[in-house]
Amino acid sequence: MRILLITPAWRSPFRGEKLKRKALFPPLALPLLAALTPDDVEVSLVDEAVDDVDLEADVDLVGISAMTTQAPRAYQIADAFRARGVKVVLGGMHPSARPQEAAEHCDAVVVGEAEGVWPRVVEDARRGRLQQYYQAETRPDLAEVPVPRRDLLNQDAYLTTGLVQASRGCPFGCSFCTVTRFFGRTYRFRPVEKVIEEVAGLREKLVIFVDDNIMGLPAYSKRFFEQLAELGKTWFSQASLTMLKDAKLLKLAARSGCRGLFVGMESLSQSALQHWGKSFNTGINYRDAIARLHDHGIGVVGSFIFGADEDDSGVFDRTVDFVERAHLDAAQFSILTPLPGTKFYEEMEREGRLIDRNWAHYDGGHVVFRPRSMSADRLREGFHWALRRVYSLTGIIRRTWDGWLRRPVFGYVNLAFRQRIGSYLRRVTKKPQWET
Ligand code: B12
Repeated sequence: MRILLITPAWRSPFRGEKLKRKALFPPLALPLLAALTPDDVEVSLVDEAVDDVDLEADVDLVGISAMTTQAPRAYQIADAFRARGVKVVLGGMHPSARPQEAAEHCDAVVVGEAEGVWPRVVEDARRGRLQQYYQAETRPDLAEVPVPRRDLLNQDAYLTTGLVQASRGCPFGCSFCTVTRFFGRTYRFRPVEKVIEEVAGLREKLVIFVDDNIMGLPAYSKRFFEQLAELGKTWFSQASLTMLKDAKLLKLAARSGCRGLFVGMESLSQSALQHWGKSFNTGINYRDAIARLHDHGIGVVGSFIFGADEDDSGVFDRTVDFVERAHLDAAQFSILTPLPGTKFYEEMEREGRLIDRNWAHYDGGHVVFRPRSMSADRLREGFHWALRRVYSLTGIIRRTWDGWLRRPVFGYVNLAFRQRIGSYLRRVTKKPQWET
């Protein structure tokens, strides 16, 4: 039996641009699914960000993984294989949030995590008796998660293939985020020893932990970081600012090789944070928080969302000003997006505020709902202005000059962001690329 596993491109086939042949990271779901596949099956992987999908491939089963923004392309690929009589299974965040919709384009939908289900899907496909829906009855025991088959990835296409997951879920339930809906308010961990064994086996020094909150349970993280420190890796991940409550935790993170964290700050408006259920961020002085992380040699990528009901058109100026004054190492700006499966999506649907149902636009760069305190055009323009300003050369220098020696990796990160954002802005706006 031959199986082809695919992660669809985010946008290229829709906007007519050339596919980029390099990406920062591979999608972890594919090598993990490959590791869950019975040994006698031949598996190949295609990440459409770096390779073309051969729609004529001679395979018996196709598995496609999709976030919401990838769903239209996933359906296009699925339809093409099915037209040739090849069976297709869809899984991942979007098919799990909208299984009936996904089922129109495939032979089976896997809702939720694949462990405990995927081997059964493969067996059913082999016997020609695929069911329409699969969902594990219980949450998988993360002790059983195998080491992903990174050997099947296109090794030269990525900055690192060292993506590792130590936990699943998040202790919080922010209304715009899919994670807690997907994992059902569970927050589960792989045994520390298993994660350490996996990290020790990586050929790269650079490791990305794709956890939603690598420090959400300090007792686990401390045990983990103590052992990780022995391996001499450099790592990046995501964490909530609740980590600052524990000074020892931060020290251990830094000692174990943490050089940067992606932190969801989301908004400077306390009432927006409350509204989104992110009250654990209220009352935190973000500038002090960033300074404390810097003191430990940890760079901060701060994420901000524009478009809350509380956001008037002054939000862009205020946020950019904060980002510069706080010397954030990098900033990720997104337009608020009602992702299916989230409370925020339900709120927008209830209030009749969804204005665009093209899933390809659910990428954080489009306005797909009616904002309350400014027009959709103003929101889009303000978002572009903020990106242009923060990633202009003077913007980068103004923001990062104080950290060049202590956090040199962020020089590279900023230039990489600048390059990507530059080509994005060129594509979507007619205005000059950079603004100072
Ligand atoms: C790492 C990551 C990224 C990386 C992706 C790297 C890569 N090449 O994959 C980067 C940083 C690039 C990224 C970007 C984005 N991301 Co992201 N990202 C994640 C994160 C933190 C981890 C994903 C991961 O690797 N998980 C580990 C693997 C093993 O789990 P998994 O993929 O879920 O797979 C399991 C199951 O879903 C299932 N499964 C998955 N696929 C399939 C397929 C089949 C056939 C089967 C049977 C099963 C199956 O089985 C697997 C094992 O159980 C998740 C959060 C999360 N917890 O999922 C967000 C997440 C996936 N991202 C999200 C979003 C929104 C984005 C962005 C749109 C954000 C933005 N504004 O820019 C962009 C998309 C790019 C774009 N501009 O269009 C959302 C997606 C929600 C949704 N409904 O689509 C998530 C869930 C975060 C959130 N807060 O809601 N992201």
